[in-house]
Amino acid sequence: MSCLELPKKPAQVDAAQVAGRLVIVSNRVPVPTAAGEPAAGGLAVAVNSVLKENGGLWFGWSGGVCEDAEPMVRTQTVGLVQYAVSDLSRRDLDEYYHGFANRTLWPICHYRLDLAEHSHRHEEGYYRVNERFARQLAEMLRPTDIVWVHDYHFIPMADCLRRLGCANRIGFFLHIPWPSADVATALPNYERILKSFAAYDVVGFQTPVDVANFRSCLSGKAGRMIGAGWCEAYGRHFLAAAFPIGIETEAYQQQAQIAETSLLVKRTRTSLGSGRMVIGVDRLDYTKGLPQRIDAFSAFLRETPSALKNLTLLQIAPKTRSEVPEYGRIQREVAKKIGAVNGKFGEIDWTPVRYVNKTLSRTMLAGLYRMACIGLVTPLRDGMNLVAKEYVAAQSPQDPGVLILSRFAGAACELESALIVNPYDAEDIAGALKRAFHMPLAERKDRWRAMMDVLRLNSVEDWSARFLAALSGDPVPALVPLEPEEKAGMADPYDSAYPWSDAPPLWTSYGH
Ligand code: ADQ
Repeated sequence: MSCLELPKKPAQVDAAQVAGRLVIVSNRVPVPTAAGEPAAGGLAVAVNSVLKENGGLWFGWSGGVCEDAEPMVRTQTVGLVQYAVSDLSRRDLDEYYHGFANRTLWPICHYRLDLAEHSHRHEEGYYRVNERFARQLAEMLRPTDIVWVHDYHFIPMADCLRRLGCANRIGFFLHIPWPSADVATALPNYERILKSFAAYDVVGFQTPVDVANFRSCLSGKAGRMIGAGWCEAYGRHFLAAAFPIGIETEAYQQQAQIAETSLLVKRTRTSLGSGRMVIGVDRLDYTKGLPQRIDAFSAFLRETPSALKNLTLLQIAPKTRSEVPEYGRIQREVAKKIGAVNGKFGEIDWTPVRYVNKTLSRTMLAGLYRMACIGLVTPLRDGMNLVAKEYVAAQSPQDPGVLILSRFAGAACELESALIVNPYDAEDIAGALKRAFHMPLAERKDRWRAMMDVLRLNSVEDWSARFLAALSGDPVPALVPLEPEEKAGMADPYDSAYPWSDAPPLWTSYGH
């Protein structure tokens, strides 16, 4: 899959620096505990890295549930960061979080219309919770604050804030895919959601594919593209562009090197004897392609006798959203398939698939990635997939492993030197496993170096710096109507999907 050229890092973007106070809004806010263990998830790590630079306010759900219909905001300051969180009532949890966010938006954005639920009660709950959070946030906002809202839980947040009179710069980043227009229209009250995006100043997506999908949604409705990433819709102008999220590349590499000598990693290596290991790390979610992956490993073992007793799959898959019935089903299906493979190919002294539902520390995970000769990342659909990037960063430069990556992970747009596979096709994945199992060192090194170059150019610090540079930019320019031939020139969906790859900032070309 070749989606784009490697974007250049603009010279003027060195660190995420913003003029006003930075206010982050996300569904879960991991307030530091007394133990001080940092949050593990991709979004949390990324936001922490932004706030480390700037300080600021982080606002959202505490993760707790209470009986109150209007839970109070609690604040706590740690270092430069003020955390402001409130609980959800049981009704909010049911309608907003387990309901509309995770049973409607999540499946539809991941192209699983078969699993999507359409409940008007859940939809109303979603907008009600957004309005309540917006009221609470509006009371804390200062006029010069820059607000950065994250992910699908809070798409209507800017619209709610605007109706409360907030004129701040507000940006939004979607961590999950945005689907093609025909799939997106399956969203209940689709246009209400689409319209919510127009209240932002900058709308960021993971890949140019998501941007193209979003733009085609707008073009078919109340909007048009005015070039250089700018959209005009529902009476507002805003920037819609791709800002692929990264990881803390250098720090992760060092962490993996240190973890190599940890007790758990050493014990795992000893337990494999002379054998090698493939690793898969995913939340246990139906989007991650786990049943297909187990089928593929089974097909690979069937066709590669030399791998028997020599290659073990370690699948780490912490359970998630267990309250949603579809997650219970996928958990049972994966366990059953792994049992079948182990029964079929296992020996008294060898278990083909080791299966762990635990959450590990980031350091342990980095050490396990490093000792695995293959990273197997085969989601059916994924906004980015940070595991793919972490696996690459964790490798030893002298003896790097091979990344097998789904063409439907956002990361495939950047990590073109991985072995790219169709995650629905077990034979295709099995073929890639065979190729990776036998791949010579020189080819492994070449592929790894190419991927590391990408990760170094687009770390999580670069990601946030680029987004905040766009968000802190000049106010929205006056509308300059385009001539018909200019409009025709915008048919290419990837046109300016990365506006930050050009310098100077694109909006200066519009004159205002
Ligand atoms: P996720 O769907 O959670 O993220 P991913 O991008 O792979 O998927 O991030 C998972 C993170 O959790 C990684 O940093 C990984 O190391 C960590 N993790 C997973 N299993 C773990 C375990 N057992 N123990 C400890 N840590 C574990 C959403 C979107 C993605 C997008 C990210 C960031 O669905 O597409 O890449 O947000 O934008």
